[in-house]
Amino acid sequence: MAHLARFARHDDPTPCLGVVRVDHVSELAGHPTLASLLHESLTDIRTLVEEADGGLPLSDVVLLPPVDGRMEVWAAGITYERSRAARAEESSQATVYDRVYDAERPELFFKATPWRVVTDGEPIGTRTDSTLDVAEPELAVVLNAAGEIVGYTVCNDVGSRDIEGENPLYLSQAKLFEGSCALAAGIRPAWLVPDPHRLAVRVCQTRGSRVVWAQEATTASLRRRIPDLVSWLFREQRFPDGAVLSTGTGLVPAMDVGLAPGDLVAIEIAGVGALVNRVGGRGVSPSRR
Ligand code: DO4
Ligand code: MG
Repeated sequence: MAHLARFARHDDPTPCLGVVRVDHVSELAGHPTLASLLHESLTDIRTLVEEADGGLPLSDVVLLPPVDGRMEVWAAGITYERSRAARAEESSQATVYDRVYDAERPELFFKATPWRVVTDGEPIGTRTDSTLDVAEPELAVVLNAAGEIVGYTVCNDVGSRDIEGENPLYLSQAKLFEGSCALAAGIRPAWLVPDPHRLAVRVCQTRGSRVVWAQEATTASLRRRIPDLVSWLFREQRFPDGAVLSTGTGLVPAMDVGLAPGDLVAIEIAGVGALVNRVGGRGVSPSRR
């Protein structure tokens, strides 16, 4: 299964861009960064990816988060009925969520800059001033500067339910903190995902040997079409190095299940990829960077 990915050799920390196939990675000619690749059209990106050949054993490299340069990570909210219902349960302002679920304009919020993003195997964070932080398994799209969908990856949009629940104006604090944005390193090229609106999304959160949350959803339950979310994101603003847009969660645990230090959160999106992170100590920064 081919994925586009940023990586660095164990003996040289310089980030590179390549195509991962089974157990090796082929460097992409002429594009050392994802940002520079995302200046190209989807047609040209496809040609570059399909022509990438040869390469290094995967065991010689470490995979890096799929964001660099001036890329930005944004997220959509209340795009699934489960998310709408969960906010109504936690919030003092339930009608705000009911209204956005049915509105033409979606909820879109800024989530992370590249240096804040963690990837597979790195710790995700929780807030020291929150009592209920949760994982949010989401399908994310990688967009070029023209707003074309280049590929898909897996996002964990970690957030604080009690802070957002107290007042929706606290959204940025509930959603943007150390270790709150995890993205799988591999980007599944768009031309290899026949229907992004029919993908199974699975989560399994374990504490020691105990499963504290396991659930499955499908992107078929997404209230909006992905190109529609993308077109709202690109209204009135440019993304010269491209962007990642996470499409919202259809999986929210019961109110008594939060993230605790040491928990392992594994997310899988069929045909796209997987993302596994352990929860670090409260307020603890991720190890890389
Ligand atoms: O409105 C708050 C955030 C909702 C969200 O992140 C989601 O629905 O996935
Ligand atoms: Mg979310």
